Amino acid sequence: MTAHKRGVFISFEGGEGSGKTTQTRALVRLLQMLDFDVLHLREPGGTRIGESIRDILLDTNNTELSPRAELLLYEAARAQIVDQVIAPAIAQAKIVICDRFCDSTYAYQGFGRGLSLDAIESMNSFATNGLMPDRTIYLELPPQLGLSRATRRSSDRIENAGDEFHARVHEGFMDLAAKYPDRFRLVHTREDKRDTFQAILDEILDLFWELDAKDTSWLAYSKAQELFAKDGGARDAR
Ligand code: ATM
Repeated sequence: MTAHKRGVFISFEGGEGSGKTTQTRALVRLLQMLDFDVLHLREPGGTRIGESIRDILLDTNNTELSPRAELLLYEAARAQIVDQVIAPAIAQAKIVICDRFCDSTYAYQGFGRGLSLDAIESMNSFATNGLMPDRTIYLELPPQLGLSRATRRSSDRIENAGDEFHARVHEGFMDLAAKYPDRFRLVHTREDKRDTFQAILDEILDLFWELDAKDTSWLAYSKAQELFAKDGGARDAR
């Protein structure tokens, strides 16, 4: 693959059951098959320090964690992963795929917890040193596919925050879609995960054109079929 001057940074957002993990893994696999140098990261986490912070944030015993402390911990983990991993990777022309980034803070701590959106935006920009994803894919789960949140086993402190909290978080993501239509793209989770994958590819294709990749025919549905072949039926686990 031709050397690029700068890498590509794509973040994924989406709630429980949206298929975020399945889809990001498939994308990473596809990019690796094509010899791209790709890093798959998650937030909070992705560094030793960030993973320790993640443990604090998601620990169901930490019921007394204050919303401002929660916000600062997310931002601390973010500053660490940006300085230690993301910024150097982008400078080395790598492709970075990150499960969640600044938009989660805007939606969860801003809309969910009710903290100042202005404060969050300036803290996000401080933590990232201005490094934002080139594209963000928000996987939107239609209600008929989501089943009820109550039927799913909640496993961490944020997931346990309740339906009203998560409804506000969703509103936050919709606000971002309206505010940053160029970067922040909504993809509806389809019944067949290969269709969802194709819809994601359609939203990121231009980033690879800009990279000068000679052949983008790889962003084709037939490849998506192969990628999911191993995972069994197309209707499970979106
Ligand atoms: P994952 O489950 O996607 O790894 O994310 C961990 C939780 O952290 C997730 N919980 N839920 N649902 C969203 C939450 N989160 C925030 O509240 N703020 C943030 O800034 C980030 C990055 C994640």
